[in-house]
Amino acid sequence: MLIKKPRLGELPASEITEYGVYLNRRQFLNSAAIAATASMLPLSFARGDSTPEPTYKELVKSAYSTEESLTTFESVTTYNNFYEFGTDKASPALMATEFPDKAKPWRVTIDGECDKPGEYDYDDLIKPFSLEERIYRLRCVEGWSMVIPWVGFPLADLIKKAQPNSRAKFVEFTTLNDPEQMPGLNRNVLDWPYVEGLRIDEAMNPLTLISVGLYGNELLGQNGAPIRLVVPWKYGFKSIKSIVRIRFVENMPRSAWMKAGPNEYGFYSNVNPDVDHPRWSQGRERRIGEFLKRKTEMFNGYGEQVAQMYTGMDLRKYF
Ligand SMILES: Nc1nc2c(c(=O)[nH]1)N[C@H]1C(S)=C(S)[C@@H](COP(=O)(O)O)O[C@H]1N2
Ligand SMILES: [Mo]
Repeated sequence: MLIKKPRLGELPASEITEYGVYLNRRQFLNSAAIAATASMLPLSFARGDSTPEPTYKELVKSAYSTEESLTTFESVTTYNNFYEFGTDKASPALMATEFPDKAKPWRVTIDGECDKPGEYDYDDLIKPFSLEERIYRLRCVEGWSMVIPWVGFPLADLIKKAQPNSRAKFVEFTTLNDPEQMPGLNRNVLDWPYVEGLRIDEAMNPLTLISVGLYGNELLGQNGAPIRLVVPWKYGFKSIKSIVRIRFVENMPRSAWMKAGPNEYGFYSNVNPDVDHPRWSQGRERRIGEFLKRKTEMFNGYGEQVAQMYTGMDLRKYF
């Protein structure tokens, strides 16, 4: 993500440079972190490699998956946007190693315009749902993309349980707001907490996933542990991490990014190569791990499943 004020020093016109800068910075931070806290680092980081053995057993392979080759576990877990842990790509992996605090139970509130509101411990919340593996493309508004094997279940299943009423036109999602666990909250780069929203039909679309893992394992802190959203036809910032509240509302929620830059980040934020960001093109993307850029596809390639939700809408106006 990029916002105008304050400058964050990330220029999309030089994404390759940016990735190079990231690698250097990560190397620097990593050696600093290893020197400081070697014993606390997960083994995979200390070794600097490779995909862990899956701990989730019997995952159903979802037919909604893309066949494209996966972004490496290493990249998925070290090149992140999670401003609660810092605004550069390397920080979340290094700052969220102890997140979330296992001593504090993770509670999720489901409320607003629904007949079955509730407050759940994370384990109770996910218990009723069978987990599947879904391989989705994630396209960041900054111009890079990844292919990630998520573990999760359709948000629609959870919504059906909550039984939204006829006033529920939108769903609002909120991230944890705990400065003790999230050092980035002490800087006012965004109007915290991080908030996102979907129209109720978007939330019910079978592609919209509640994720509790990736690469066959529980989510790591940097990827939004323990529970996050994944909306593959929208820019990455809609896929809100570390959710503590899901609220059914009548009016369109104002997301943290809409507040930060209303001319740059709209509510819908569907991946659209024809509608540029005011400060850069959205026509191409660089898949992390590849050198040459590729063409960005309308709705990130998921048009068949989602385009009908937007018929008759001017997607320049509703960006
Ligand atoms: N709470 C919260 N959720 C967030 C973000 C964030 O800064 N805070 N960044 C978003 C952005 S811009 C992207 S591209 C994706 C990145 O997800 P990943 O790091 O798991 O690939 O998370 C999204 N969810
Ligand atoms: Mo993003």
